[in-house]
Amino acid sequence: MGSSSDSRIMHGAAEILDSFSIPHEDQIISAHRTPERLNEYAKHAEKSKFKVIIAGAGGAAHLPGMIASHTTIPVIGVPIMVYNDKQMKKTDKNKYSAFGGLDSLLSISEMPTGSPVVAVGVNKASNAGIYALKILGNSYPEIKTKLKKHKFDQYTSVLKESEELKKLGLTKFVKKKFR
Ligand code: C2R
Repeated sequence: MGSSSDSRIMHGAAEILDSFSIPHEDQIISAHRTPERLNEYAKHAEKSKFKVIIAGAGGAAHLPGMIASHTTIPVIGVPIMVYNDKQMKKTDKNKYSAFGGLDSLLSISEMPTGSPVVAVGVNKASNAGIYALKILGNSYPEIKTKLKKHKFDQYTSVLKESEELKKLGLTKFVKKKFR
């Protein structure tokens, strides 16, 4: 991630990887603030035979593209809504960057032809984790099996909620869910 301020969002990727017992190395690297370190880290990633890199950054998010430019490892970018974690008071609730994450999303996705980086939705670090697992699943059948179970669990949890909604009716359901 580009800054420690991204850690609360990027934690979502770590959580899903942990739940699949996938080892991951978590680092703060900035193309803007630590350009030499970015270069070194890309070499370290190649040497360590990383299978996927998840790179989260906000604002002028050059980190995912720049790390991709130094390696052949697939890079999944997580656009981060800057200042998302800098809400000191309740009244700061809407203190987001001027562009609400669109700045970061476009910086990540609009890479030049020949240098692709994929992007998940703004702040969707857990989706980056799941996508990384899908890439790994092509080489590791046990991960594919776990992903199938993960999908099935999602399916059953939607069915369960739908049944409850049917039983309670919408008004009671909403009161219970959002109380
Ligand atoms: P601070 O909270 O440290 O001021 O950072 C970070 O990812 C963070 O979301 C604000 C935002 O700046 C982003 N940042 C980048 C890069 N380095 C830091 N986009 C980069 O190299 O792309």
